[in-house]
Amino acid sequence: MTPSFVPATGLLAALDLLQISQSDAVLHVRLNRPAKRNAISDTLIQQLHTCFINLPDGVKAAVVSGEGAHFCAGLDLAELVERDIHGAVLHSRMWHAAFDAIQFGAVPVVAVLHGAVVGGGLELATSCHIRVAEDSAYFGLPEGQRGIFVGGGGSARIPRLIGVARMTDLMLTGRVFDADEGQQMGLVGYRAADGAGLARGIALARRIATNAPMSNFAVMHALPRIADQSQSEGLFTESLMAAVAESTPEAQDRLRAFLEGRAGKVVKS
Ligand code: 1HE
Repeated sequence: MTPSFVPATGLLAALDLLQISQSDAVLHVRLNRPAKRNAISDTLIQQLHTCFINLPDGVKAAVVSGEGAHFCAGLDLAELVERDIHGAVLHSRMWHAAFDAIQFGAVPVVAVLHGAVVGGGLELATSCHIRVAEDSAYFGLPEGQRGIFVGGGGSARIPRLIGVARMTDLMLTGRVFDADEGQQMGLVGYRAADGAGLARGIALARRIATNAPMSNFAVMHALPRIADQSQSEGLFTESLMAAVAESTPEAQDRLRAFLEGRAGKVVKS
């Protein structure tokens, strides 16, 4: 448990493959299956879904990390062998629902990455909004070697971050990118030394939690959709979203605070 974080209560406390704690407006969700390198079983994906559709009142940002030496080893391969075609398509849709609850949920989510971030682990990381990678982090898509394909939203989300060509390379050749390469290609937004990623991720989440909720909503929900639209449709959507955001009482208060010299200026970090 990170200092000042207190364990979640109620429904979230019952999710035994996650360790969930809260400090003010920030929720920390730690994958807690280290003996299996946080491999995502059916139970774990369901628990992630349950968590992100049942965020406690007052939570305005979340951090996802992994217990043990790796962030996440991807799909629990022990369960894969049990599934028929119909079960497989439903299984993939279950992952989509869980990761949509993260990407298009109520609050921005920061992923703190270390060790293996592979297969479904990379799909989880790319459903989050901001990624912090420690030195030890590395990224791969071993699905090609396992005789399968991505099924947790990777084909839709990963090319949007690193391009189709790099994802093709990861899948066809088994290539692995390290944390620096991940940063160069835009997969990773922030780098941290080993052991320092969580503090960085929490600091970012605390900062994000101070934004107006409607601004965060617009970034999470409007921005990726506008990117998928034509320029004409995107500009129209942007105007609607901008009008909604700036009409909220909170926006009016914040704009007045700046004009009256009560709000921070933009400074070089
Ligand atoms: C697992 C899994 C797993 C570990 N499913 N059990 N993912 C992969 O192809 C990655 C497979 N895993 C690995 O390459 C390595 O385990 C790691 C590099 C992640 C970590 O290595 P290491 O040396 O620290 O651990 P380990 O000794 O390999 O594994 C420890 C235990 O975790 C061991 O079980 P044990 O009972 O023998 O102790 C492993 O079997 C188990 N384990 N990874 C099941 N993935 C929605 S589609 C998504 C498709 C995918 O994600 S495909 C990619 C799957």
